[in-house]
Amino acid sequence: MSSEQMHDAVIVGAGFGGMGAAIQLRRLGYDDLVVLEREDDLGGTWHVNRYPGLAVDIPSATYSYSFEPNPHWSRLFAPGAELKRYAEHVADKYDLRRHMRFSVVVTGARWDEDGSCWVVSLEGGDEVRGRYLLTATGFLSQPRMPDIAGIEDFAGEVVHTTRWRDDVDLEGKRIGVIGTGATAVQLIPELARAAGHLTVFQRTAIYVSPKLDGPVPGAVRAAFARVPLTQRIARLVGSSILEVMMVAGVLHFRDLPWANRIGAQVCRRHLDRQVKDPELKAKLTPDYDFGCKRPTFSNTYFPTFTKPHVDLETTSIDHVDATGVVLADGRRADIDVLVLATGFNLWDANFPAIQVVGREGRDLGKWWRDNRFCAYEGITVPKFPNFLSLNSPYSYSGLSYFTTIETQMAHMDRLFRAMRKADADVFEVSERANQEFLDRMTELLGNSVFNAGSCATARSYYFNQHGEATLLRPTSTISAHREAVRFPIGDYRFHSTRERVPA
Ligand code: NA7
Repeated sequence: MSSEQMHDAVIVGAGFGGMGAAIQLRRLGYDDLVVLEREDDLGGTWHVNRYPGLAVDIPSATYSYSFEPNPHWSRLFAPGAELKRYAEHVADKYDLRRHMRFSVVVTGARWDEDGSCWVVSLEGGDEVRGRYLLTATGFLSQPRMPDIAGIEDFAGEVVHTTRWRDDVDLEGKRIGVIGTGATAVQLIPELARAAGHLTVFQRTAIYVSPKLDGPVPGAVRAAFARVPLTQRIARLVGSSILEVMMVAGVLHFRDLPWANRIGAQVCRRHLDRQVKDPELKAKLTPDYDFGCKRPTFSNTYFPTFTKPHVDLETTSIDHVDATGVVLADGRRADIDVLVLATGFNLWDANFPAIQVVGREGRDLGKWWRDNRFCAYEGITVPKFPNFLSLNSPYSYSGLSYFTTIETQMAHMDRLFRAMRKADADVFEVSERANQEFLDRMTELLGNSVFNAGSCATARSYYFNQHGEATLLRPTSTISAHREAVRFPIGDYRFHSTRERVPA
């Protein structure tokens, strides 16, 4: 790739977010797109994650593009490999592969004021230019390596869940797992099946609710394929349940505390039914309010801890040595394979995932950290013309990522059409609009479990380093979508690369 190339748009990331953005840009008539992806294939999370037990944690009919339903999901919660195949299907159907370049690591991007374009730097020194820059680098894409002393001294295998290796022999081995987030909840029952002994190191307990999962009968799949309306109804039901959980149970915590309590009780009863030992039950019971961190679904997680060869260790880890994990009280667990289910670093390594420098040298990561994390409508930032930051503070709306993707596609549609109507090709959101949006989100957060509930011990990735829950948009998805199709055009300034035009 030479530095001479100038594209309509450069998209960073070939996951579902990047593909949705590419589909939208194509609909708007931009065809010279380049999608840069650091991995060797498309699919984002669903390409990277391959650990045993991987499945979607949202009902599949809801976790897909509404305009591209998949009638072939084998289960209500489809396994990860099906999501990867769905991503490939979308890429083929919408002819996106020709835009994609794999194993290309983007190191940064800066706005070139004279050329009114983005200059995107690649590892190795090459540059790519685009009129528009879209970062679709994911929320959960920068793995967190735990800051535990001595991991590098461990003589056995160490595997992070995002770098799963099928060649690591688990059969009959002494396995240690650090972490009890949603990933661990899926993985632990699978590891217990293979392990000779399994020790789970838990720092914070997680809310787990029953999983209404099962195979989708052939007749239902056939109905979905023949009469797409039936699947749209299934999607609506799934989305509505998630929406009620989110809006009533989490966002309106102050007004509707009983809704939150129902969520917590469903999980507690599930634990009561599955675990009888009071000591074990106490260890598995969260000490923070429901919704402070992402709850998950499983029918096999709690029972795993009742098996004789599985230990749940809640004493904190002091360090790791060559043969195992040493706890703060001096006890040790000897292990052969150490699995790091330690999640992702959102607030240091992400937001943004690459260095982005806009007008007047404004560095996005530094600006967010020196001020407050915010993107207007979760997508644009003042002093960053022609830039759509798809994984931004306040962008995640609802519980299915596809809701966010499609809301952002709607925002793009309105924005680009308004810009072109103004005979312009450059857009920039105003500082005023950004500040007003931030003020509004801050006020709404006051009603949510994040501010009004008890979240101090949750250690939730929803919170940034300043203790603000700036990841999720504290509105309903319906309101987010309504704003995406109706936001005041005056919140943006437009100009043409030929001459300035009034907004
Ligand atoms: P999460 O939800 O961030 O979970 C990571 C887990 O790892 C969590 O239990 C952490 O405990 C634990 N962790 C991280 N660092 C340490 C150290 N140093 N010591 C002990 N324990 C540690 O990531 P997941 O991958 O499980 O899930 C991510 C999302 O994927 C999920 O929300 C779904 O949307 C899909 P902590 O809670 O910080 O005490």
